[in-house]
Amino acid sequence: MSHGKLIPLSGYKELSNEEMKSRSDDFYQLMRRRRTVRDFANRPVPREIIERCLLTAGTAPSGANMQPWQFVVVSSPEIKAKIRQAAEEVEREFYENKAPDYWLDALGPLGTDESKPHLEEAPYLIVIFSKQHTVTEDGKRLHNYYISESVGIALGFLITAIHNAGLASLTHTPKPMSFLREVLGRPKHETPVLILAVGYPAKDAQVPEISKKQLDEIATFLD
Ligand code: IYR
Repeated sequence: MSHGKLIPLSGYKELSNEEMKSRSDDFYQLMRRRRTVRDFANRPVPREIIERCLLTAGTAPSGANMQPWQFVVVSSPEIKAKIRQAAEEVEREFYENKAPDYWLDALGPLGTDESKPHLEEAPYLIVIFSKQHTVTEDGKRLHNYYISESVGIALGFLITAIHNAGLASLTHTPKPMSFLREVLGRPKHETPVLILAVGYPAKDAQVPEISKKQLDEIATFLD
């Protein structure tokens, strides 16, 4: 077994307790304002902001650092229309026939249905694919590890970066999603995971009246 070269940790600076407290609280205050938005303004967003957010997503840790993700950024109105049409088709089948009552009941507070205008209104759709293996430049296949965990973490970074940049996003998971591979011309070893619609919220955007759990409901401390 060969070991890679190890280098000193650079870029880490220890902070005082005070500073850690205020930074962790500032960040919480920023993040608790994030809402999933379904009504987007049809205004363009500078591409370099999306690029920065994707670079941030790319800093995520991943199994054996294989970075098993591919982000397809769609701003073309024609491709967005194709995605909307195909997504609404599978969603109609989901809402009308496939979804069990308990699932529809759980979605009640969110007010979602098969109509997906945001897929055309949002200036960007970022489609996240996971890679079942990595193909090297010389055509070799490398195994990827902890693919769904790695892609989930990168997605979390992406949603956070987009919110931090002052934009809104919507995680959208049409079921089944395999049409995305064809519409976007991706290879068979890439699996679509999620569509993230990104843009400014519409002026009259509405969101469901829901809340997040308290700390003692989501965390257990064993001292
Ligand atoms: N994919 C459908 C249904 C849906 C499912 C869950 I779980 C949600 O949190 C929201 C929606 C849709 O996007 O409408």
